[in-house]
Amino acid sequence: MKRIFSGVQPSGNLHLGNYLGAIRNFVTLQQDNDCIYCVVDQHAITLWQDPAELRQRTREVTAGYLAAGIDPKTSIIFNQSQVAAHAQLAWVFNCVARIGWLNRMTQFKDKAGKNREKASSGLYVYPNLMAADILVYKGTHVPVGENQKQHLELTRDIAQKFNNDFGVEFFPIVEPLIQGTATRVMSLRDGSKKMSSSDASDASRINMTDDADAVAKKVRRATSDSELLPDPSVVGADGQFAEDFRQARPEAANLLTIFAALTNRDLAAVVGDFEGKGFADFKKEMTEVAVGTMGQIGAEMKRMVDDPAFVDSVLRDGAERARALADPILAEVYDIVGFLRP
Ligand code: AQP
Repeated sequence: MKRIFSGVQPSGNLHLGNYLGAIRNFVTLQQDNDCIYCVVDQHAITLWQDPAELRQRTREVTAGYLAAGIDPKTSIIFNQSQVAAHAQLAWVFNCVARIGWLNRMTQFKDKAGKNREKASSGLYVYPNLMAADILVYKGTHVPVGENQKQHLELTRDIAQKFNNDFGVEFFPIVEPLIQGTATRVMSLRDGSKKMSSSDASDASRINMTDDADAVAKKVRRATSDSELLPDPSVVGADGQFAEDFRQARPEAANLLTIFAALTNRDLAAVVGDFEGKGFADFKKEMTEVAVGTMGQIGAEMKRMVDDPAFVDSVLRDGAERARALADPILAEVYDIVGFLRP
């Protein structure tokens, strides 16, 4: 059985990119695997978070997991800071990972921006904590969106170096699971930018808590172009848009990809249905589909957020089960490293 680990930061609104790129896959993976899903609050504070909002958003992400269909009885759901072993293993990994490796991480460059000197040191070593999150459970497979691929490669490098340095076969070499049609959902305002919770424009994303009116308005106002929709020859053998089409018409590519993902259909078949039509017709159908899926999840999320005692009990129970798995693995790491535990 595979051991699946993944997480989402409680640092902003959960959006359609998080849902299609990650959370929806978490749900399907539950069927045949041993799954651990974390709300990574320690990652979130690598950028400033208001404490009251952090608590609220931690409950919101938990509610998002539950509303999307993660079953807290079969999967483990908890928030990272409740399981100390994550931070403890991260320290060991801070001493395994090389500065040169971290210097290559594009997410640090993007998030630190021009003001790199003022970025927190936590933001810099973020990938080491991410490696610890996964490996403290000896996770084998990690469902993520495409933007996290580089961090997972670093997790593999850390596991390999740890095993080599200490002459052990201790940590597994994790496999990323980048699944589905929409592994990189782009902004509704600018098809060349990733849909992101930190985008200043709320119109750039569909939040999982948006109501039907908000979803409809955002789809209607999504940036499009002046051409008619293409024929299926722009979809490659891999079932994704060819790169030159994506480059030439990023907004059309993004909206059609989202539609295919939301309806669980092949991209080529969806493109065939809309071939030669204008964006107005397409957006009408897209609104119905987006409201149908996201509206339902959003309503369920809101219901759960209004019951914090229930959400907290899920996190408490999950953390207890997570500690029972992580603590013995951390103890073995400490023995391997040579930390005395009298
Ligand atoms: N636009 C996206 N398309 C597909 N997958 C996405 N994910 C995020 N954005 C997209 C995936 O969602 C999971 C949780 O991401 P996260 O919030 O913990 O951190 P992130 O990867 O840095 O993405 P965000 O939410 O957009 O953060 P900000 O706002 O800071 O840029 C991950 O599996 C991620 O790949």
